[in-house]
Amino acid sequence: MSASARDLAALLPAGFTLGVATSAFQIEGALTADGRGPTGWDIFAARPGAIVDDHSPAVSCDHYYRMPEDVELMKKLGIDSYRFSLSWARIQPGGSGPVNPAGLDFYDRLIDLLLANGISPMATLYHWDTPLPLDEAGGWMNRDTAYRLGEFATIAAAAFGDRVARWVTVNEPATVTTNGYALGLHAPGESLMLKALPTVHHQLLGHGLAVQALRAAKVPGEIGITNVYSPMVPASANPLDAVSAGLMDVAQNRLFADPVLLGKYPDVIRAATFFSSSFNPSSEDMELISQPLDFYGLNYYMPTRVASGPGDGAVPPGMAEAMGDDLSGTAPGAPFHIAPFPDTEITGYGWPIKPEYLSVALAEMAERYPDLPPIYITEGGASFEDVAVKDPDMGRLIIPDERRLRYLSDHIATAIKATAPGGAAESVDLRGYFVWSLMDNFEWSGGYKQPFGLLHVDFDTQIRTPKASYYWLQELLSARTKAAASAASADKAAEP
Ligand code: PNW
Repeated sequence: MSASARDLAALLPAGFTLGVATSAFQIEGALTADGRGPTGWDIFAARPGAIVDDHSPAVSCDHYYRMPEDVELMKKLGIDSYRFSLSWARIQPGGSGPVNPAGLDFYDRLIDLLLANGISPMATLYHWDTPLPLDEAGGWMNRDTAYRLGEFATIAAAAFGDRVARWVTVNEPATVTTNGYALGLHAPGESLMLKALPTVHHQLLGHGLAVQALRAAKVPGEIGITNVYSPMVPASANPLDAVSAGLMDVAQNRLFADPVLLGKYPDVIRAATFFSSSFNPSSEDMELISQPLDFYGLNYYMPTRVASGPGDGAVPPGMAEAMGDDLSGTAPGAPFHIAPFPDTEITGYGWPIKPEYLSVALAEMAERYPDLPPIYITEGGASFEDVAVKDPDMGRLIIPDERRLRYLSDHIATAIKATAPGGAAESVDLRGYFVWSLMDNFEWSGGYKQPFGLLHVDFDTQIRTPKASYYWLQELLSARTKAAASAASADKAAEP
């Protein structure tokens, strides 16, 4: 057993959930099978140039047909919980109106198989794959989409509410607003810049209506939302850098977390008359958005280093461009830009690897939100190009993804230490960590070029091959089980 897995197993608090995460559009394929309706992402991904090398999501991991095999791989891994998303267009092909029994059947089978294998289901209602008719009616620019999501939550609650342990209403509304509506990098491919702001309130309202629907259906499972959180780090002591980082913090973090956890939009946004029409909503809306949650989902991948001015174009590829292209890089006159961290290892996306900022993220959450519910880190992981090598002893193929393994190990350890007594975020009730992702998959505009999986997927043969990170997590989980068993038998021996 590796020292890393054994040491980390000893750190895990009792009851801490370890899981893996995926989303429907990224793994299922089968885009026209059994009555699934089209989504905005089906159309966007077919636009020439929208996806790296024009990769197609049509088959992806073929999970729709290989689901039992994938659950078997999760069982062998030994995880506690699986976070997946429901394809709205598979279940309700038009985004409103009739339900498709074949769509319900797929998730029925998935959930039953998970439970039969002792894996607790966490279901995300909305992970970006909006049914096409809703996108054609304006998508999240249209308030009606929020009501449609509430209705979909009612359908999902009736079908799966008896078995789903945890519900995530909306995944990363910040990414949908920024990449989907402001910068045109994700579906529906709109480049509205600041005019995209209504999508913030409408997605959060959709969250609120979904919570209301799940509560009305009296589902026994816990209910939460997932927001991405990236600590904003001023590049220098220059006050303009701090102002720039503060603006990014509002745009990417507070705009989406404050309404849910404080019941109001950030003051700086409400005060600006330019934004006032989007951000002075009714108190009814704000009450829906800030209903009490059973948990709060946090996706953490990296911090963001922010500098004032247009920059010199020397920004890392990927996220920096995605989040700040018009505000960064070569854009002349841009007010600020995303700057690389010096001497810092980066992932395949160019994302800086900074586990210590996960502790900062948790501490900032605790400081900002006094009534913070229990937290699950609903995603964390790293894309790296993997290379298979022949194991000299066994002759089989191995994938030595030591960098991914280290990313996961360092981040999980950091999160646990930060929330332990004496840690920087000790008041945070951290309940678990979900690895993004179970397997390599369709990484949105990154196509198949940004593999995040514990399982390597050969997209020609659909063969799944466990990477070193998969075996490491398996070791961690079995070391934890053994430690618990020997603690239990020691207790027994100590009985009089
Ligand atoms: C998430 N950021 O997107 C999504 O929830 C997943 O579907 C996706 O595959 C995964 O992370 C990896 O990209 C992110 O700005 C978008 O820090 C933006 C950020 C992080 C994650």
